[in-house]
Amino acid sequence: METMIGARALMVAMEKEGVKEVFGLPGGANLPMYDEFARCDIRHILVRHEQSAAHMADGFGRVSRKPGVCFATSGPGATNILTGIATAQADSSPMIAVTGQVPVAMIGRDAFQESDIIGMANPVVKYAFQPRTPGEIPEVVRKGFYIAETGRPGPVLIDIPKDVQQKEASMVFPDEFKIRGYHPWTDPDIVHVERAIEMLLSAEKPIILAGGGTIISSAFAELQTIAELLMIPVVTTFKGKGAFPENHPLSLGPIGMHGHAEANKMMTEADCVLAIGTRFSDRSVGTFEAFEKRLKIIHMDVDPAEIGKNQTTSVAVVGDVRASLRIMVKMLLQKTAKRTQDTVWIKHVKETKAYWKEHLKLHPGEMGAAKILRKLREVLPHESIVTTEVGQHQMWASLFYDVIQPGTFFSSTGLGTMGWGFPAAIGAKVARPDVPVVDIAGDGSFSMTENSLATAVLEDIPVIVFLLNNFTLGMVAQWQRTFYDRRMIGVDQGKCPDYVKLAESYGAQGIRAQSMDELDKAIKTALKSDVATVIDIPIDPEEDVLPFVAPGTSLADMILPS
Ligand SMILES: Cc1ncc(C[n+]2csc(CCOP(=O)(O)OP(=O)(O)O)c2C)c(N)n1
Repeated sequence: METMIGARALMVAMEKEGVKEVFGLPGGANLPMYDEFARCDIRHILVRHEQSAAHMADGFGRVSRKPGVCFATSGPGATNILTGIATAQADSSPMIAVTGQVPVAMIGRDAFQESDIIGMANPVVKYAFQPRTPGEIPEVVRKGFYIAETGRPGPVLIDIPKDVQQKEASMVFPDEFKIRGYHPWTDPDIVHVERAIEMLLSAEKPIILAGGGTIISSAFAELQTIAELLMIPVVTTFKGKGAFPENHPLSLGPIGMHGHAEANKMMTEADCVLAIGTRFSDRSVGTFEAFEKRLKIIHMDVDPAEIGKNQTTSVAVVGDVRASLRIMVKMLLQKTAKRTQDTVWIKHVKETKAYWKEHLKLHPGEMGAAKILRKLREVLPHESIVTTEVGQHQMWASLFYDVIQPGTFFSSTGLGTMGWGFPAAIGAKVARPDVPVVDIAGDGSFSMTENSLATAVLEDIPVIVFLLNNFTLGMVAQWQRTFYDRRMIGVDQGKCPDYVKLAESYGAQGIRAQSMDELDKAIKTALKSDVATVIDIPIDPEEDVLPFVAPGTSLADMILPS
């Protein structure tokens, strides 16, 4: 047993969890913790806004599958990270947010920079702790990390009053602990897996729908084996994009509001779906009723609360989806249940895919979105990690940037947070400094967290911002063109700022690319650079993202380019 102050115990406990980097910004209520950075081996990465600290931790967590850690002071510091916490929660990303709080005796008395962050965060965290004595800190940290990364991952808040950080106590750092009522792992029920196999084998038009859970549990190899053994085409949700190589003959890409035409078409024709690690979001399946009416649904998920929440299922397999798929692979190999030849269904799927590859109308200009994103794909190494912001560029990435190496594409798909992609890319690069990391951005989204350029430059984190600059809040403009009779209100961003100069003013590299040749060179220059680079790519503000499934309609009602 060792005596130390609460703030020191926090650092020791985090070191025991393997934390090497945290993202944050100091203030009065977390200064005792900040002082401890001088005495430990944890690197503190300074942000310019706490929202970005949370997104960086989120990006780090999605890539490393270990909780990313962000720090903020009390009051406004704490409320600033809430958007980042809610974003992580919506996408099941493991995160630890550590906030300072006013001293225990001041809580509830409107003290300076006091906010009830526990009350505010409760609906958007997996769990929240507020240790009231320093001796609680080691166990709180141990439990916090365990909760954040086990089962369905998510953000955990640890809010520490200032006096609790400052006071001394004898500390016990536990290896073992119990959390009443929290049972994150369920062994998949073999009988249910068997039933799922029977259903898939007897279906005439089966399809696999891989969701984000497939990526979270790294079930890539198992998914591919099952698809190939049974010759089943694979669609993904948007969050599941990259669960399956998108250059595989059985891949149809993402379904949904901005899904691939061929994926949506095949989904509407299928008779049985093996849905893996998905919550059946409205963006993926359109109207819930239309979806479940036609289909037998086999649902695999680690979170029992997801079963039957949005869709009625025929068979449910609860447990880590990789474990469930492993059992399925084993059973299939034992049964030697294998399809070697293209079925009528597979032939139809391949023809439909070929048709859409040929007939989907694309922007005729040289700098159309499809061409730009295909150029990025062509030049970027397959292991590169891509994040996106939110808007048209995000959906063009969904449509035209093929993910070849599973688990290398991340986006704010649940909350849809503009400003997420750039800081998340910084967090991703901290987790994987060995691979190129690119944020596919729109000008509106990038404007929200562009000050993270300071972090990228000062902390030597060379990420690439691939900015599709239409000088407008493009996705909103598209909705105004489509649903509001072209009344364009509050979307024109003007020509400012000049993003090349902006990047340069931060000490980053700025390159403008106005032709395919310039773009090719710009990407190659950025890949070689050891400073962050913004590639500003001016594009047509009137280009729409199509196909499109309007909200409240079904996948069958997809709007196609005319
Ligand atoms: C924080 C936040 N505010 C507002 C929105 C609503 N919204 C969705 S897309 C969009 C426009 C995005 O513009 P931009 O980043 O320039 O991308 P583009 O659509 O032009 O590619 C807006 C305002 C949002 N998703 N997030």
